Amino acid sequence: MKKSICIVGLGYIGLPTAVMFANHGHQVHGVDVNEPVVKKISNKELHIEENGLQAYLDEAIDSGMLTVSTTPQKADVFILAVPSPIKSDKTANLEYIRSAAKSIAPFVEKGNLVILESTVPPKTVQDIVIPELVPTGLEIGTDLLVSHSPERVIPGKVFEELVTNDRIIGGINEESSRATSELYRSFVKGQLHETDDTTAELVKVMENTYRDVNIAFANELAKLAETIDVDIWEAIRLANFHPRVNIHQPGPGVGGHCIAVDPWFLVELNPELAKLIHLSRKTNDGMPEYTAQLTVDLLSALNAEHPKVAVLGLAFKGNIDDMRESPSLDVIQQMTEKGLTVSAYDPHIKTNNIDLQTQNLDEALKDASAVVILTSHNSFKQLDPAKVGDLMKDKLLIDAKNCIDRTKWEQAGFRTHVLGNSKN
Ligand code: SAJ
Repeated sequence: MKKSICIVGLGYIGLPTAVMFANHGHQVHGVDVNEPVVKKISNKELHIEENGLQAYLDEAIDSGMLTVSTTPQKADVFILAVPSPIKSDKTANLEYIRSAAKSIAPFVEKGNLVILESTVPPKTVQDIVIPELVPTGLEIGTDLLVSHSPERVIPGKVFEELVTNDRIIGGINEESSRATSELYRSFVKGQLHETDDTTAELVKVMENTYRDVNIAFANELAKLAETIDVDIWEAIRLANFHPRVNIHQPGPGVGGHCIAVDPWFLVELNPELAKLIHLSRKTNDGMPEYTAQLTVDLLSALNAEHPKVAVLGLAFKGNIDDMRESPSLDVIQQMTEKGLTVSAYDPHIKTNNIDLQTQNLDEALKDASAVVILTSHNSFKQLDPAKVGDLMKDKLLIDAKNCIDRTKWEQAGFRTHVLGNSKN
């Protein structure tokens, strides 16, 4: 059945979800507190980069099925897709969730369904969302259905994964789960797994924590491998031929608004019990310093004074424009503190967000003694090492993502070092 849907939060998850519902016959009203964002969307301009988003947005606005504004309005279904970041003390900041729930309360009516999509610490629906809905006077669970259905899509493949991924549906009761499943069925081809709200909250946080712990293991192995001159990338590739082994990839750190954040929700739940999770977070957070020190050590052989380093990649992973929690920022800070001069370039980050950033690749490379690849953008894989080398003072390449054709760069006269592979 076609519904009217009000989606609060038009970011990396809310906007793709809004256009999906709109293009599947639902009347969608998107809400964001950021006025320039609302203005852009209504003009069919993107404020985020995501494959296919422009075409979906054009369709949704042109058909009239998506409208946007800074305030909610009445609807059959309310979806909350606002950020749930951590504070500087690594505890959850649930103020966006609280204020989104508060903002819809005046518009909620009997028979409505409220769905929280944001990733949250277990118990957030019970402790934050429901209390904000109590003033509606509606009986929660009968007059007003509530559920948590966490988004699970990966940036860059959002539209594919919104359709094909299985989805966890955590209703506060069976009726809430059933209504939520029915709604997502309009475009989800994966299975819908119904459970309760708190289990759904834990499942989502567990998924990202699994990845964080696994990456920490890979990073630890990378450091160990460097001490015995083994190529960890090849070793992991070989280990993963075992049918029950799936070791992730090392790198300069873990970024993004999910994997670097969500494990803290479990640490906060009980620091005494979440020891492995905490150590993994610290291991991954230590990788920027490790990468910066590796650069310093390799440069020391060149005897250059305050050598310049060209850092390529500011996004938290390849082929996206998102810098949130990017380890590159930490690597750059560490490099600067260690006395290196840094110039940073990322073709996907079109505005200068940090002082040392340039929009000009040649400028970043000019007179550099080392080029350090921190993000596996396709455009970096296609760089011509001869041209790069011509601009540089010394030819040293450090590849923290193992994404460069090392032989090609060595043939162009570069000394190369891949993180986790000290072999030359
Ligand atoms: N990374 C590694 N090694 C790896 C994989 C990733 O160092 O083997 C790094 C990346 O470079 C990046 C960070 O981890 O800095 C996170 O990247 P990611 O691709 O693992 O994940 P996200 O943050 O883009 O998306 C994750 C996904 N979760 C899982 O795969 C379990 C996605 O499905 C979730 O929807 C998303 O978090 C979210 O919004 O929670």
